[in-house]
Amino acid sequence: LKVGDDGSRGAFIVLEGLDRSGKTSQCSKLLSYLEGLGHPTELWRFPDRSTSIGQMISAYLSNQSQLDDHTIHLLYSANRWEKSSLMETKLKSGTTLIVDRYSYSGVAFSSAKGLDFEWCKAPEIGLLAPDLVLYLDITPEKAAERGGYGGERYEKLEFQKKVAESYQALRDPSWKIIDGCQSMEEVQKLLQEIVLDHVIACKKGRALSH
Ligand code: DGP
Ligand code: NA
Ligand code: NA
Repeated sequence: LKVGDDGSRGAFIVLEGLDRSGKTSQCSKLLSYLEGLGHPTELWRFPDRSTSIGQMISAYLSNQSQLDDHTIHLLYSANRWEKSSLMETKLKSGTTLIVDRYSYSGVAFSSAKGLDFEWCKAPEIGLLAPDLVLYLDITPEKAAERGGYGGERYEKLEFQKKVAESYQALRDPSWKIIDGCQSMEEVQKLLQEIVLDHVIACKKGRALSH
């Protein structure tokens, strides 16, 4: 994938973790941090509930609709695919994307239901690969203690335990694992250091991969 004339581009940074792992707050702090340093940055999240596919996912999550496990899996994946060309355009134009959940959530949550691991990975093949995956590591029990779950379909301790196991199976050595039980400030400090390194490396021109 060719990028800007001088090879410079935005960094594609993904945050993953269980529900209530603190991802969403950390993502918005990262956004203000990078913007404060003058790096063009956007915060994205998946599922992106603003599209029509996203609205189907949202209705499913709030139990307003029932869908077969395979069907909802493919909708989540389609939701990433429908945003992929815009994502590529933004990165090439030099915008860093902080992305709250990506393909790893897709595989972790669906395989936690018992769907075949390889089948779960298949529709994700060919999507843009992130430059960095940050995993906010917190036990399912700790997550459950944090101000309670919002009541959506997957926000139950027993299910989150299975998701944690799936994430464990998915992890590869390139992931940065952050202990999510530290204070918000400590977590943010660690994230800032790692993310800034990647933003600078991408600015200097590292190719994007699929
Ligand atoms: P969030 O908006 O980040 O709270 O995500 C909503 C819920 O959907 C959350 O429990 C995680 C789950 N989720 C996110 N992405 C996927 C996916 O691709 N597949 C499945 N099965 N679940 C997902
Ligand atoms: Na949630
Ligand atoms: Na979240």
